[in-house]
Amino acid sequence: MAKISSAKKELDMSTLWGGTASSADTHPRAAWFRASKYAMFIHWGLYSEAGGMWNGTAWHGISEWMMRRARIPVREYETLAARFNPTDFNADDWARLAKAAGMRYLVLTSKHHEGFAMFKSKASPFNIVDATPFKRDPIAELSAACKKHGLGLGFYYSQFLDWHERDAAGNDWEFSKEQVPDKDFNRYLYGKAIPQITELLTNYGDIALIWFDTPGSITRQACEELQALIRRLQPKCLINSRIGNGLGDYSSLGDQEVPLTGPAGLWETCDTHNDTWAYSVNDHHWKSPTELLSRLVRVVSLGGTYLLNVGPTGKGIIPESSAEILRRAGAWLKRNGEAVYETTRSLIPAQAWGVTTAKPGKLYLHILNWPTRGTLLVPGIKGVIKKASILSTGELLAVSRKQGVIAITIPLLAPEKPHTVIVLDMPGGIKGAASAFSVYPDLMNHLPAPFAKLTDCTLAKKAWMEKFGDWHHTQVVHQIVTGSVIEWHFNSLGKGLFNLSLEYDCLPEGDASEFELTLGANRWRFPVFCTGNRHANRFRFRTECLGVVEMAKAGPAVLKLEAMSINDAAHPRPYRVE
Ligand code: H79
Repeated sequence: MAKISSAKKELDMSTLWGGTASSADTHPRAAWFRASKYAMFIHWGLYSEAGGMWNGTAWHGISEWMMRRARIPVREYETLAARFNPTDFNADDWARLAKAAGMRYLVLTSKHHEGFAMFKSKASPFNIVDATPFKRDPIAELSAACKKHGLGLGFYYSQFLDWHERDAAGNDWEFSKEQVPDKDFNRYLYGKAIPQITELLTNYGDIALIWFDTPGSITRQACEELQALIRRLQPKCLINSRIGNGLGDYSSLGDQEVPLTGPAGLWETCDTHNDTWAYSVNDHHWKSPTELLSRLVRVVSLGGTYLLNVGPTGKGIIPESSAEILRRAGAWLKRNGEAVYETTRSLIPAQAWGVTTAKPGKLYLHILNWPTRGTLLVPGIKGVIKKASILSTGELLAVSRKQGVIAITIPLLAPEKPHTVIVLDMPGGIKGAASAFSVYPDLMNHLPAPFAKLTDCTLAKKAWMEKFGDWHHTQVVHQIVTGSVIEWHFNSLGKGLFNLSLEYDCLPEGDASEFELTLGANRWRFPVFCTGNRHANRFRFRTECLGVVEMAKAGPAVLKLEAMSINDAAHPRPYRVE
């Protein structure tokens, strides 16, 4: 339900990832991007050979950051190149997997923060052709395979951080300003980054997009120069917002950020299949086909594109568990892709049963949680329904409408797995009401923070890492003081008993703060408890059952939480059980 939080110093996420894009939302150059919806991100480099292990130590979290975390000297790290020999790499296999997964383009790390180029480069000998026994150029092979299979190809390029170069940013263990007093970022920018980006945009045919990362303190002028270079070499190539300074064509949200509400303009969520981008021998935490498809359609229903990462091994193999899950999700897309590709964002907020996508004259209902009483209720949609059917089987469904809410008679069991799509044919046009924020009988409902009306408290975005670099994102009600009020105004689609629980984070000094809950005739007070000491700005959310409420009738309702007494550092009131 609610996420209530108080937290101390945190990283500024927009500085870290470069903020949003100027947005080419309606630009014809972006049409293919707007239609594609699902793509494969690939993190592959020398770190893949190490797999998150260095001299017997496991570096949990994002394994492409191991060089920095273990402060590995450049000369020592280069020994990875001497043994990097991905003889099992087959560009055609990767392209066929992306196709089978239902993905429309690939984005490959051409050079990550480690500074190693995965292509033949005249600008630096630290590249896969010149520095490894492999000697092949995988980017040339991938570009041919993508062409053959009708996939777009884009390149990730770390423009700011390059731990291999004395003049670039990021290597503070060998190349700090103290260690290298004549350090000159421009020498790196014009000596390596710009020449390599030029090579990438010259030697491999049409490039769909350039994916920059962590722009850091790179100047506006340098960003403009990069943008001009890309426009000159490949006018159709898109640029993500992590070029910095608002110069991108579309916004990349924070790493692994599946948002609750859709940003304006053209945007993408970049996500990864486990908790690292590059291969790690220790990470087998794969998202299931159900989770992947749910994240995909949630993003698409909010108008975004889902860029999902895989991490091939140092031998060049995409781990089979990961590949098999992608293929299973892809099999669903073969049957249900009409409800994903080329769709536009939802006209109503997410419902307890799932989300919607749309095309002219068609509304797609993605039923992520199947209602068990034989009826699906859809609030807030106006327009004549000619036909309702199950997308993958064509089975026709009976539809009626009561007080503006569509009721569809559905089978008792979901006919499709992982989730069923119901399509409404509405050739006369579809209108949605943004106010269709609803609570549904007999399903789990979420009342997220962005949908609350707040008095004397604020809505805040929070991001934190569990393992190193595996970002978690949420939105919370923040800066709660005594007297703050949080209200959810919603439309109840049925009467009944609801089990209410609250998800919150509470610092030790806030322990035993007291709230009052009101919903119709229900009213009582409850304390919240410290959710534990935390380290490194991690949040410790806890879900607490508050009790059972009765909603006596369907219709508009308000759930209100009022802060009766908030304990803080200035007014601690440690809770004592005596
Ligand atoms: O390529 C993947 C990651 O390696 C990359 N983006 C995805 C797509 C990425 N690079 N940086 N980050 C993600 C953010 C990492 C930030 C931090 Fe830190 C590392 C925060 C804490 C440790 C920056 C460096 C702030 C303090 C030190």
